[in-house]
Amino acid sequence: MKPKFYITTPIYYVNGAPHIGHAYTTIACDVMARFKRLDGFDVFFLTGTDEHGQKVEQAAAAAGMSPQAFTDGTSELFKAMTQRVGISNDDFIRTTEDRHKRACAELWKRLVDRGEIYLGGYEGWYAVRDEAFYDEGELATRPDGTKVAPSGAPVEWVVEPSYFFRLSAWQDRLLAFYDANPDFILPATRRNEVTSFVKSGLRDLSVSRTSFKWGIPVPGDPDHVMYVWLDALANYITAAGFPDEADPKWDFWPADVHMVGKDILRFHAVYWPAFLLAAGIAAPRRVFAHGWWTVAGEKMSKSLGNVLDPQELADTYGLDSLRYFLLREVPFGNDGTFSRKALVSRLNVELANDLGNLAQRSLSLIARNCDGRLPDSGPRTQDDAIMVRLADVLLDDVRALMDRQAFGDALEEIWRVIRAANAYIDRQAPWALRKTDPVRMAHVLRVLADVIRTVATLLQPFMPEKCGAMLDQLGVGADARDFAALAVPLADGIVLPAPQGVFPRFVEEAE
Ligand code: ME8
Repeated sequence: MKPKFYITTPIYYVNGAPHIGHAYTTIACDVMARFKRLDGFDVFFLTGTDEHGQKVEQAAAAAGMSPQAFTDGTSELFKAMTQRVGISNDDFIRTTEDRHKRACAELWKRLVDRGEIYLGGYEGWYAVRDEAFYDEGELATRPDGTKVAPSGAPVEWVVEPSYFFRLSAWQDRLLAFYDANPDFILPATRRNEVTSFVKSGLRDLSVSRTSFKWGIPVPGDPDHVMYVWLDALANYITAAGFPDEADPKWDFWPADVHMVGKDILRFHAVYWPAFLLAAGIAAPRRVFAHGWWTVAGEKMSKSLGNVLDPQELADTYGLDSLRYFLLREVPFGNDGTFSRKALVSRLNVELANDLGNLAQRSLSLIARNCDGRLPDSGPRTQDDAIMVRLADVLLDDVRALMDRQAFGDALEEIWRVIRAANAYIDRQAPWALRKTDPVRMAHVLRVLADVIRTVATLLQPFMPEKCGAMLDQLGVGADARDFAALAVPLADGIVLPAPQGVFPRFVEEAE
């Protein structure tokens, strides 16, 4: 049986249309999911939308719609974005679905049965934009006297009856859990942030609201709706079949990676494992918090008019180029500034020149000088052996980096081999060997074909369409593109289709 791998994106709020920030997380998860599938895993990849809570209720009211009609519409926009950026998700969850309401009610009951939830009253600050409670000490005061959350979100003073989760009782057990699972929070800097937050002391968490209705009712007390974060986090177990532990999907739990932005790390790395452990359910294996994209150093916002639309970017630069750029430009985990100039430069230098030209040069030499057939591998010179070896060890290197979600480093490893292959072709100059030693020329071209095959195979998760086209041109069958297939040499003499450039240069249109 294949080993299992479960990966999730955050479920996105449906208060507005998706932008490049949402596409970023989803693409990163897609790359990871595709990588694992090609590496022999049985993958379950989940994304979806977070549809309850005050923020969505307010957005619906502002649009003059019922929350349900509003979320039905906006959720579709997220589904469409998911398709547009080539996502291979296995499920798309909406928190307004019945399966989710059932799972939340069951989770709640388990927490109550175990004495982890009690009724009290909340009096304190709340930021609707973040759907989060804040302590006085966390707030900043603006010059006009109003208070804001660390995220800049406005806060309001809330007084209402509320159920509480005994988070304070979990402080030591959470710290022990982080200790026992050193890779639970990645990158490591984020882990330190979370542990200091927990060490600074945890208060019981308000987990229900009575001042609005748009949420999942608390079992046995329908005046309350569940706090939207408890509802939202539970999506990850709903989709795995909870509470039906006989469901085969439940074998995917605990999730291997919850991929999130750094803005929502606290919810995933503190509240979520506490809820689960308190309910007697296994905690996820990892939460990876990536960084934040800004545009020219500014936060994306409707009012600044700088919101980047993934659809437009994919239409302009090509979907695979966009996917590549997002994971290449910034080490995964760091913040980045989005720039079209940087995207075009990577497209032209790394994709068109380094990789595209290497493939096009090698394949057109084969087409013209080897009857369009894949040459045999011949006796290897030392230079050949070094080149072949670099490609042969690449999978292991890349796998180790991907297992830590180090996408940029994995791409850099692959590019080291691509650059080495470009240096190799220049040194060996097969175009000159054509006249002096055609047998040797054929052997050199075979080394290159094998290297390109390895590189294209490993790059499939990042650029599925372009790498598929490259593998077509190398005569690699659709059923021989997983990583295990790399161990089987391509058959000598197979007829290759006529080569075609896969990565055209991007030429800026004159203004
Ligand atoms: O927080 N740069 O939903 P959300 C990078 N519903 N990533 C960005 C980004 C940016 N500028 N903007 C958004 C929620 N993201 C909750 C989640 S999960 C149980 C509930 C990405 O619609 C990033 O992944 O506000 C961030 O964490 C997420 O979108 C926030 O999406």
